[in-house]
Order: sequence, then C-alpha cells, then structure tokens
Amino acid sequence: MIKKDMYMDNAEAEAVEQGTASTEYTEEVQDRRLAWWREARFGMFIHWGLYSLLGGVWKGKEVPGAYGEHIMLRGQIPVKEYEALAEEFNPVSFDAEAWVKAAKAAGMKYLVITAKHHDGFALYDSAVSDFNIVKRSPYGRDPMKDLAEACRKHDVKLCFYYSHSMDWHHPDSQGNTHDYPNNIGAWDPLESWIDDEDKRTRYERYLNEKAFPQLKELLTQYGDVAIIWFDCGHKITDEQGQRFVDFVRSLQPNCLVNRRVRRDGFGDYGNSGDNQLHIRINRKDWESIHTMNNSWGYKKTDHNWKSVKGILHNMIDVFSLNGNYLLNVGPTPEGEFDDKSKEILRDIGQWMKVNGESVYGTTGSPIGKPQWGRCTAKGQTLYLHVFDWPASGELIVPGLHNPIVKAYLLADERKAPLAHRRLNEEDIAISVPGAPLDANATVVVLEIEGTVDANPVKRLHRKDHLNVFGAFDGDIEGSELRYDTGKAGRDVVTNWTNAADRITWTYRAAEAGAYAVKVVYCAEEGTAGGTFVVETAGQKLSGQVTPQGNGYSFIDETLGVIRLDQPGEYRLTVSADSISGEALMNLKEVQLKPVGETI
Ligand code: H79
Repeated sequence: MIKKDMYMDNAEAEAVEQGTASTEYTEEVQDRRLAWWREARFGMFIHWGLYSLLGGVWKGKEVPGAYGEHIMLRGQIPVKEYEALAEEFNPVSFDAEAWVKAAKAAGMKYLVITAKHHDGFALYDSAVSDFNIVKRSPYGRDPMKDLAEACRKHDVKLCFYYSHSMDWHHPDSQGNTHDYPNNIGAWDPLESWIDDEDKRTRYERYLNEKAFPQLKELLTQYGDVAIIWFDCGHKITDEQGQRFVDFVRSLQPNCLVNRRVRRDGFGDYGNSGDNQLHIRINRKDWESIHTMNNSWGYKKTDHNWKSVKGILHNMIDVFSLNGNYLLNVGPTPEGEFDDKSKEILRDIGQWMKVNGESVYGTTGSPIGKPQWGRCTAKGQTLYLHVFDWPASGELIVPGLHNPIVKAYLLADERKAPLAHRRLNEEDIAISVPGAPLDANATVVVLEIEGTVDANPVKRLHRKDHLNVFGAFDGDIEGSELRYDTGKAGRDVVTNWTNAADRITWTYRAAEAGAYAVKVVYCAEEGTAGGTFVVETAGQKLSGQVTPQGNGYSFIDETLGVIRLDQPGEYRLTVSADSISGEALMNLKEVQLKPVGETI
C-alpha cells in the first residue's frame, strides 16, 4: 500500500507534520486543478530563443557544454554582442499551427515554450523589457500570440517556461558575472549572497522590475495559461519561491506551477532532473523532462539522437510511475523543427495513435516493475507494456490477485481474446503470439474483475527473462551510500565509503530453483576497490572489485550460484566487506539468471 508520505516531497511531509503547510488548496481543489494534467500525461517542451541562432557555435568555434541555450554564459558573450543577435533573428518559416499540429500528431496534449530563458530575451512582446522579439528583431511579430491561438484552435494546452531565478541580461540578476562582476555568480549557492545586502537587494530589484512584471504580462495577455514552468529554483529563497506561486495563483488560479519554482514540496507537482532516466519518486504527481539529443536549444553539432525505442521505453517507464513526460524540440532559427526531430515525433505519434489508450488518464503500476516491461492502469483495466517479448509464448503477469475478465492486444482492432490461466494465488499466464506486434512496445490489455488487488514485489522468472535488480530499485541502508544522478550511465549507487552501508531488494520466488548471480559495477582505477558480499536466502557469495578505467566503464562478474529451496519472499543484499580505496565501487545492478533454463 502506498502511504501518502511515500510520495510527498520531504519538505512537504515535514510541513504537514508541523502544521505549516498551506491550507489554501485542499486535496479536492488540487484534484480539480490537476485533472487535465493527469489526463494528459504527455507534452512537448520547446526551447527557442536567440541562442537557437548560434546553434552552439560562437565566432566559428563550438562553445563547450552540452546545452546550446547556455551559450551566452559558457561562451562569456558580452550583453552588447548578444543583444546584437536579435537583429538577425528572423524566423520567417515559423508557423505556430504547424508546431501545434506536430505536437498533437505525436500524441502530446500540452506545450511548454520558453517565453524567456536564462539569457533574458523575451520571445514575446514585452512592455517590461524591450529586449524582446517584437522590439528588437526584424521579425517583429509575437510568436506567443500565434501559438496561443493555434493551441486554442487545436485544443492543446499552452504553457510558458519562464526563467525566473536567472537572467543574464538584467544588471541585477544572477549568473552573468562577465558583464556584471558584482552580481551573484552562476555557480554561487544561496548561502553565498543571502546575507550580502547589496547582492540581495539588487537581486530583489530584478525580481520586482522584470521577473514578476513579465509573468504578469504572460498571465494576462495570452488567455488561459495551463502551466508556468519555472526552472532553477535552488537559486532563490523559500519566501521568494512562494511569492512566485502566490503571484501566479493571484492572476490565474487554475494555472499550475512546477516544483522547480523553488524545491521539493513547492508548486503543484514534482520534477525529476533534466534527462534523468532513473528516479526514486517522492511525490504522487510528477513530471520527467527529456531531450531527443543532448541539447535543449537547437545545436548544429549535436547529432547524438536517442532512438525511438529508447524514448518510448523511457516514456512508458515514467507513465508506469504515475509521471508525466515532456519531450523537447529545439527549433531552428528559421522557426522550423529539424528533420530528425520531426521523424522522431512522427514515429512516437504512430505508437501513440495505436496505444494512446494505455497512456491518457492512466495511473502508475499496481504490480511494480515487471521484468518484461511496465504496467499502467485505469479503473479495472491494466495495460501491460511488453518490452521484452517472452519467447515461450506465455507472458507472466506477476502479483495480480483479481480474476481476469478478458485479455487482448491493444493493437488488435478485433480485440480477439487471449487465453489465460492462473498459475498460483499471485500470478497469471497470458498466451501471446510468437512475436511482438510492435518491436518497441506491445501492449496487452487486461480487463479484471473487482478493484485492483495486487502485489508489487518483484517476481523472479525462471524462463524468458533475465532477472535484473537495478540500483534505483534497491533500498539503501547506511550513512554514506547514495543514488547517483540517474542520468544516462549514472544509474548506480555511489559514494560507498562506509563499509557498514548496504543495498537491499525484496523479491518473490514462485518456485524453487537455482540462479547464477552476476554483479555489474564500475570502479575507478586508483580510487576504488575492496571486497563485498551478495547475500540471499541465507547464502553468501563473495566478490572482489576490479577497478578499471575512469570510474564509469562497467564490468560484470559472475560470483556463483544460489539456490532457493522453496517459493516465498526473500531479500537480496549487497554489503561491503572491506573497502581498500576511497570507495568500494559504483553498483549498477545484480542479475539472477535461472540455471538450467534457456532464456
Ligand atoms: O532549460 C533547460 C536547461 O537550460 C535548464 N533546464 C532545462 C529544462 C537548466 N539550467 N540550468 N541547468 C539546467 C542546470 C545547469 C546549471 C549549471 Fe550553469 C551549469 C550551473 C552552472 C553551470 C546554468 C549554466 C547556470 C550557469 C551556467
């Protein structure tokens, strides 16, 4: 059973305990305000601004850093020179309706566009600052007006990204110390300026002169705004963050605010990190944001495109954790989506067209994270998203106690019933075709009897699938060990400096059997090393860390075989035995491969 404090942000949970949480919005009010957002699940992020013009290149040289939209800071471009870019910004090919239609065709229900990013350039007609597209560019039109209209016409929710905490153009804001040496620096923490009278009062001036007045423009001149999407809230105080929330509320009470307005517990819903693939959720409503390549803003040199399969699996993983998914496009300076982004959107749209029912209005998985894929739910219907098709022709649905009314493939228009049989009190086997209907993710629909009654504990498979225990699915016990960022290649537990720390998983075996145990980890040569123990069902296997490379080249090692004599629930633990370096290792996963079976 999920308890409320398991999904609430820590700060929020504390506030409730201390009786200091805002009572302005009851759960009922929040349910109403968030209703469209929970139904929508999937949206488009758009990063577009003066930086798009440069595409990551300044004066013939590629500027370091993955993010094209940070070029002003990373390239130390002076305000005067950056301002001059506006004179070249002329997106004559911009067609708001084409963007909105592309989003809609991809299955997206809301659109979040950068009205102003950290560079301070307003992509709309602002009376507050003439550093904006209408006043400074030859284009002279307000693209936000066109987008607002196109969104209304096509029933897509319009949302604005607004960089509230940083503005590299305003002389009193944060981040730009190459033009304004006395300002708060880009890397300076809150504590470094909060007691500095000059910095604090000037920063407040920026907030009052630019950030709040521009937000007022955005919330009064474009009709209904569905979300104000704030970023980098760690740079402001709780009080300032709450002021932004209250300000948005006062102008448009139904407009949602994301957590990044300040930090955990703030706003209407949570956010994970930029491009974070693995997460420990701490709030029921949350949103995951991702790029198709590495940069958010258009970057000519960034060809590191993700695969459609990778994006779909990531999306479905988020949906199965009751999250929303924003997928980013960085349009060209001419105002178009590049061909690769269009292709990816088309492919995702194709999947959504067939499988949208398994996404919209669904909630997270009641059966945990099955080994073959993910699950979403809506009332008495479960959607099984199969990533790893069972070669045996039987898909085992773990931990579902309800009787099945009907099972069928979502892509099958005839909804031809699939045979199913109960294996035991917990598990059901569904007969599926020999090959998946969609190589990326095939959805099996289960209509069940009664309200969902399920067991989310991971179930071991003896055929078809390798059993993988990922670091982010394990529970850390100890003082130093922690989850890494969860970004690509950082799906590990790290900082294993205390030999008393360990990580554990719970699993269920439906039958007796033997498993080969393999660990996957990385350990930097010269800094990491030691010995460890993997323990389950009273059996211990020892391992020795083999440091290799720079700390993120993964090694796998089979430690031996364990035997489970009877069905039941077990714990799997990895503990340090001795640490010989600064840290033991970064552990990515433990695999249990059934012995004597082909998978
Ligand atoms: O809009 C996208 C990014 O530009 C934005 N979030 C997504 C949605 C983002 N801004 N900052 N960060 C992400 C995190 C990086 C911060 C830092 Fe820095 C890099 C801190 C110091 C170097 C940003 C760039 C602040 C100063 C330079």
